[in-house]
Amino acid sequence: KKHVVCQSCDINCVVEAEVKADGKIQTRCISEPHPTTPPNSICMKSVNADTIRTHKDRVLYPLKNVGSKRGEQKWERISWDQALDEIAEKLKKIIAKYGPESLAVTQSEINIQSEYGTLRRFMNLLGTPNWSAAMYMCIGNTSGLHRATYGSYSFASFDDSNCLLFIGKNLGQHNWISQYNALKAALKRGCKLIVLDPRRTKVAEMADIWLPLRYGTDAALFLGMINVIINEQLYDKEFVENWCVGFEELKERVQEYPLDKVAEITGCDAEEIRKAAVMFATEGPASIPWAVSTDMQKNSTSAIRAQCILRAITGSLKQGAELLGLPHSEFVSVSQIQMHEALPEEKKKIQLGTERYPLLTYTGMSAFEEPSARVYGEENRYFHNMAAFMANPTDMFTAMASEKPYPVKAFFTFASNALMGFANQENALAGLMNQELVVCYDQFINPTAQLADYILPGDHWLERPVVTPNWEGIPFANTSQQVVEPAGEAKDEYYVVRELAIRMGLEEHFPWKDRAELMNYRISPTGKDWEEFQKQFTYPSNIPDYFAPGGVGVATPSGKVELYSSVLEGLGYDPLPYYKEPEQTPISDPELAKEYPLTLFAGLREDPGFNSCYMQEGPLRNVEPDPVALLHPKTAQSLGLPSGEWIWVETTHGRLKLLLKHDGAQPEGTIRIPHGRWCPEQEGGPETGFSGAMLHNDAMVLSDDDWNLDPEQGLPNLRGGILAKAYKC
Ligand code: MGD
Ligand code: MGD
Ligand code: MGD
Ligand code: SF4
Ligand code: W
Repeated sequence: KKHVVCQSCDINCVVEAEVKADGKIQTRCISEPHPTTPPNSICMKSVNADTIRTHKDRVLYPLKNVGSKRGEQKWERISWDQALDEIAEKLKKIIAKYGPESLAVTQSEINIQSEYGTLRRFMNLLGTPNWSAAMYMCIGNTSGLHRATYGSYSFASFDDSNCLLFIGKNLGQHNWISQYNALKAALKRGCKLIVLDPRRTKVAEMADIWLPLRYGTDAALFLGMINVIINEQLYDKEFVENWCVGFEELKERVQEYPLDKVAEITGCDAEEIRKAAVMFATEGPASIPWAVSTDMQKNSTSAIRAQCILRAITGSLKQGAELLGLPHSEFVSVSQIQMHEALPEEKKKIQLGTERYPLLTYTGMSAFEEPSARVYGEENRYFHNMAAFMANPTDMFTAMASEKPYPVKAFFTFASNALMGFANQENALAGLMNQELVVCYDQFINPTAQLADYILPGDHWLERPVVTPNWEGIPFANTSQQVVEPAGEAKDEYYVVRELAIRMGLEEHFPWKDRAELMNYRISPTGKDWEEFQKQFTYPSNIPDYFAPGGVGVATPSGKVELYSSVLEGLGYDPLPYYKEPEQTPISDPELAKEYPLTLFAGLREDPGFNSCYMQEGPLRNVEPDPVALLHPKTAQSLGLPSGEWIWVETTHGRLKLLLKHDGAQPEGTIRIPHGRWCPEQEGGPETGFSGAMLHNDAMVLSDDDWNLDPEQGLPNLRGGILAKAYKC
């Protein structure tokens, strides 16, 4: 019986795993009390993890595409040495011709959690700044803005909160079960709950106050709440005076958001908004656990910054309901392993995205180098606060497709489905098609891998010992034991990184011969080796008392919480949050709304999947075999669309095909479409739209033109502010 961090999704419940007599692995809830996972926390994705691990479609050997055209599905099994030798040879030629920055990489640290910064180290030593991730629009960007406000990511402690504010977090038995259980436990002891969600979800039904706001208007709602909290003198005056800068400017700004105006923008009742603000400020300590909805909006920057401001001015940061994360105090930090100092300044300056959207790139984040060194030590000058120093995905795909501002000709993707995980999927496809070398490290031939030259087989979480998470900013780390050896010739991520590094002449910088040595290095400050270390479930990180009298302060340029952001101002952006109506809504473009009468909400999560994972035939896929769109029955009737029929959903950008379901919880006049749907049972390649990815995935209807990007971060809007129509196939 082993304790394992479930990595079937990103909340990482700790579960128990056991090999049964028939060789199958049974996963179940952890039977002993665990410090970070409440009892009874397991969902169907984890229960079925072994069906994915042992799936007949899993890639177990390195594969080479021997077809004459990219995307032709002619796979030949080769040895690891052949694959790595050929990849390194090709990469050397590409670098010699176009420069090291012609290599771009996407990685999902969520899905692997086992390289501790060595991939960035490899890239930094090669000389390319072009690392990106789908985390650009999922928590990676949030953590960048938390940093702008108070120096690092703030982690909501459910146990220490007396009031929780949820932003469309649709938790349930199969969506982040451990957090759902933590919520239920908090409510049981009397914690209040405020939910902002256009849909009447199960969590909304559990709330003390449910605010059914119009999609994408969260920033306005928060500005209204701040208005109440300031004007009714409900804020923590001492904390604001001692530890915040820009309060007067903020006070002036929120006068532009009186409740009647906010009610009009959001569609919520003014008195209910007021009640929520008062509850948040007076029933605390209050917290706002991270949620993805505000990461994917036209007003994302303002919505995230306004949350930070609410946490600060109500005293939550000081009271412990929100914990400011840091590099784990007991480990060698990821930042130290990454070696960003090895990447020359002139390469940092050309990271893709720097020109148009510098905020999350090296350029925007450089303002935090000195503050991070001051608070966390010189070795954490490049503090890896969740995801950090990211190339902008739109600009990355554009450079891949059009070779502007310079050519990107080699693309590596590590456990991320880059084709499907952003917006403007055709541009991603064009970028992939224009590469001289594409390498995918994955468990399956996903639609991105179908475009690769080489697929390298990755191990599964039941097959690797790790200490999670792979990033910094979370105040604890959990141990995950290895249950079985990797299947076939699957290897861990560090193996791939190191073997490539050796072939690129960088061996001296990778002294750890294998993952075990690397992990022992990471945990070496504890004085334990892995054998001993893994016996303990959790290693909490010591958190400094940032706000003690004469304390160290936070890692912002001023050392204080920047309600008015000097970094945003320095980049030429509005230093305070605001709300601006997106370009495509029935309010801003009533003419267009006549042709496209529906408001689109993309990125629907489904119980049996995790983004684009687990679509393979089997018990998980059987739960929801088809990609489904949701419409309110009345809206569907008015459009003449019966439930159970296939429909086209079309925007000004493109269209996709979905099975319609009527759903009374969906607000009238809106349509909800899923993310990540493809059909692995179909042949791969262009004829089938890469197994249906070009027919069913939300990124087919999402534009990444400027009008649909958040203007500060340059990330696409998925929530409100996109008009759509639906019609029969
Ligand atoms: P359950 O056994 O219902 O399975 O998967 P699950 O719903 O995950 O619950 C798992 C654990 O969660 C149990 O320990 C239970 O005590 C706890 N639990 C359940 N509900 C709650 C709750 O509301 N609150 C709390 N606190 N704990 C709860 C079902 C899943 O099983 C599904 S949907 C399918 S399709 C799969 N079917 C399937 C199969 O056909 N064969 C095999 N071998 N495995 C299967 N697993 C999957
Ligand atoms: P996934 O679809 O989870 O996406 O973005 P990604 O992390 O890029 O793809 C993960 C891939 O990793 C799969 O192919 C899977 O087979 C593989 N994989 C899983 N586990 C392992 C492993 O252990 N080892 C290896 N080697 N491979 C593994 C997710 C991201 O996408 C997120 S979190 C969000 S919130 C965003 N959502 C979103 C959206 O809703 N719409 C659009 N259009 N884009 C989105 N992008 C973001
Ligand atoms: P969604 O399901 O996208 O995200 O998890 P959730 O936060 O639950 O949306 C949840 C709710 O947000 C919906 O009820 C919707 O009505 C509401 N909403 C939509 N737009 C807005 C808006 O503009 N404002 C507000 N306030 N609410 C809005 C996301 C999380 O889930 C993520 S990021 C990942 S990567 C994981 N993915 C995942 C999965 O794929 N499958 C399962 N089963 N669980 C998952 N958990 C994780
Ligand atoms: Fe695993 Fe399910 Fe927990 Fe996600 S919610 S970590 S898939 S058990
Ligand atoms: W996510």
